[in-house]
Amino acid sequence: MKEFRCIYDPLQELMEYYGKDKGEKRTVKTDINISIEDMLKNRIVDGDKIGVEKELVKALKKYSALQIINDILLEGMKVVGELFGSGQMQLPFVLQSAECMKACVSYLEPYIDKVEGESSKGIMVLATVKGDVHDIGKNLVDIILTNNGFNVINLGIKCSLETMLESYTTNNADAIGMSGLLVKSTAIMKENLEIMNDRNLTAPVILGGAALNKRFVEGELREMYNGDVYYANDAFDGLKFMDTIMEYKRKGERPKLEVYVDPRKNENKIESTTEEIIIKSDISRDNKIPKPPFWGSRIVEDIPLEKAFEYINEVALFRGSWNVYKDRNKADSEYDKLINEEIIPKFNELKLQAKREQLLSPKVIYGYYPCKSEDNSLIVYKPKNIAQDNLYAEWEVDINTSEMEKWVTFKFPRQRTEKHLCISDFFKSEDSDVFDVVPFMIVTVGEKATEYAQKLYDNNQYQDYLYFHGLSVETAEGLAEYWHKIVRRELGIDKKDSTDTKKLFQQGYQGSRYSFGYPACPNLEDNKYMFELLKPERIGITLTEEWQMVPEQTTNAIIVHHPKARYFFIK
Ligand code: B1M
Repeated sequence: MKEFRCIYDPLQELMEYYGKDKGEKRTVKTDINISIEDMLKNRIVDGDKIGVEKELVKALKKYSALQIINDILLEGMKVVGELFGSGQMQLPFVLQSAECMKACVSYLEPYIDKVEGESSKGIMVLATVKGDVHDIGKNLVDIILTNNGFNVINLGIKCSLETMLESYTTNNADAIGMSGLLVKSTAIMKENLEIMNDRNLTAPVILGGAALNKRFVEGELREMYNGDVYYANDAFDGLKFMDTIMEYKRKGERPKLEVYVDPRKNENKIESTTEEIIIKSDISRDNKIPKPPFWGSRIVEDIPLEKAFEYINEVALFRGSWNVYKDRNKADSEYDKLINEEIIPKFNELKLQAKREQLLSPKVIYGYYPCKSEDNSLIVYKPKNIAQDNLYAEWEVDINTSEMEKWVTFKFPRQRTEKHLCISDFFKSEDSDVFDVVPFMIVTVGEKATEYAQKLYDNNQYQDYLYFHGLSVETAEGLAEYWHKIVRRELGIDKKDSTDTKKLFQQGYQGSRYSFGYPACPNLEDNKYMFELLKPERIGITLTEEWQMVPEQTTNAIIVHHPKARYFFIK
């Protein structure tokens, strides 16, 4: 067993211990023959800020503070960028380097001579666009740009174009960066550029976020916008484009940007001259209807955090949220070593911390409702004339003998191709004598998670911020997976549940869990009907006017028990 020692920075120690030939970390700084310039550069690449002041004092005897930043430290960050770009350095270590850069710059700041002039390489006004609450992608861009010598005015989330333009003018900025993860955000970005066109504004704009792609930004938007617009796939792309923007600004020219043409543009294009015929799937509705343990809704607040942890999808956490990927040019064993010796210990350490400091508190609100389908709609019923207080509780009525009335109707889209599926196809239809059952659930790990992540970000603990934010969102997703299992058990449809938790992430069970906004039910606005059914305000969850849930670490789902229900896409 490995011996644990009490040290100042355990993660750093671990990385040095294991990282000798990983490419991410180097251990040359103890070599007495190394120059002060290389020593500092290595500090940045290694992300090793502890005790760096001594070297900065030494460097200040030879260089001005600004020279140290621009000619030595930023060179180190350039290496970091190259290592990241070539897949040799993972995002958590990039952030550790950025933390070191930040610490060095903070130390040097008082020594910067005002007459030396402007220390920034350029200014970006950065924001998540109107209607979108996603923070982390934008904040990563801020971290990378700031610690590569740019000045970033971070305007936060849900930002209007007016605020961005005002800040752009007031700060005499060089570019506007817009971020957004929602599909709707791509339309907002387009609208923003159209407004800028109408006002004859040609500020360079960088766009980034999961719902965007090169074809849309550097094809459609570049063709339409009178200024220059760039598509950034990740934070380092943002940095690269800022460098380009500044280079051309210095030259007093505009770059010659090509409009991207999608090579597959005309493929599969079927000319339609006749009216579209609506074809429906052939899903059989003669499946058995499971019996729910209760009708109406229930709140569960005493869920052990370990249960949610048990259902965390490690691939989604390590690769998706923490961005730790396998480098194609390296052996599998090297990646496995990184995962086993650094990432999993970090994961375990964080879980303990979250539990000890009560940073994550799982809560669920869920219910079973009588329903029937009608074409693309799913109609949810409630007991006629039920009092409000009784409605938002477990119902004390027998739904088969009581009079029922229509309550909430969901309208789902139908596939135009493939199997012509629609979520409503999995439920008994309107002409059935009996009601079908539809469970809904909303799960959260609470407000404190958001607050703690923000605290880490504000304290410039970039790596911890990435790690904790990732853990918190994937715990919310783990809780949803766990509660879906409970629902299957309560309905008595858990016979097909895989005993391997990992297989549950590939739907190793009967039925499906669909979240509004995801491909089978892309309409985020349906969240409002979910709120009407469950009233999750009772456990502190609210809905923004753009249909996003607060706290951020919250997710919801409609659960379908039909054996044929699998994930599908609406194109
Ligand atoms: Co959800 N989610 N989610 N989710 N989630 C998305 C965003 C979604 C795209 C998934 C999908 O459909 N494939 C989808 C939105 C689609 C839509 O608009 N209709 C979606 C949905 C629908 C939802 C819910 C509504 C589902 C539901 O419950 N009904 C729900 C909403 C939650 C709420 O309202 N509070 C929900 C919930 C959740 C979790 C809580 C489980 C979790 C956390 C959400 C969160 O981050 N706050 C989650 C997650 C993890 C995701 C995905 C899988 C990952 C998001 C993420 O954290 N990425 C996401 C799908 C995806 O992105 N592939 C998805 C990591 C982050 C660092 O990346 O922000 O993209 P990102 O930033 C990157 C780059 O994009 C780029 O650089 C960054 C770093 O390299 N970049 C820029 C970004 N901005 C840039 C600007 C630049 C340059 C580069 O220059 C200006």
